[in-house]
Amino acid sequence: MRIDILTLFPEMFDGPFNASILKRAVDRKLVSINLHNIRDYSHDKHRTVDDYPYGGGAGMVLKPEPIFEAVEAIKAQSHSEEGGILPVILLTPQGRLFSQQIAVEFSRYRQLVLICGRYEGVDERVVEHLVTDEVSIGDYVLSGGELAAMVVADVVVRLLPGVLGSEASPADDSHVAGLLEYAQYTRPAVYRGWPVPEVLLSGNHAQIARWRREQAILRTLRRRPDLISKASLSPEERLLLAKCCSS
Ligand code: 9D3
Repeated sequence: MRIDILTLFPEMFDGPFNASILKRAVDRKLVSINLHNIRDYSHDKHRTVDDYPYGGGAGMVLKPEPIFEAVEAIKAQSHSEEGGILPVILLTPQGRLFSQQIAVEFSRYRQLVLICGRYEGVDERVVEHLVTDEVSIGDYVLSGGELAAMVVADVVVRLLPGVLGSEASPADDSHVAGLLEYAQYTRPAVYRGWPVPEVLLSGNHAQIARWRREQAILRTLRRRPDLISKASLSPEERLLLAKCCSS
């Protein structure tokens, strides 16, 4: 996959993209991540990328020309003969809420273009005539779309074939689909007088699997009851929940 990112702050991406799983995926050529400074597509000597909002109001708005021209340059570079639609995703607080499901959808494309907003926003003509999808990563205020683009890139790249290697596969993620994970322990068996649950030391793998499943369900019920209705639970587990929670 090829990911092109338009930003006014390309240096923000140095850290996350040069460490861990993302770096290994880039090194192994499973993904290429191309950063484009929107300022490079301005025309004037002051390298202007923003301007005052028509109608007045606080702050500045990103001008349309540099963004259109940056995306057009990217389109010209890529194999346009493939003819498939190129997703152009604007990271914005107004977007649809990003999720694992949206990441799976994005992971099926050969190429993604991510546009990071800044200031008060982006000229609406970019949204209407260039952007194919608007995405937010949650209900809190970031200073710009960069961290959101990093989140989207990280989640999508993990899903690409070969990226996770021998570690837990994305298939494992869906195995426990919709449940929080059970509590994990490692040595020592007793730390500051706090013991590891006895069942985990028993060596009884069937019993351990049952305990973990129960822990995952109980934890989800307490912390994220909103997830339970969509979780993949067996009829037996649903029945158990119906009895103990009368829901
Ligand atoms: C004063 C302007 N804000 C009113 C609350 C609007 C605003 C515009 C741009 C607020 C934040 C930002 C910068 N944030 C993003 O570009 C952004 C974002 C976010 O803030 N939260 C969650 N997801 C995203 S994706 C892009």
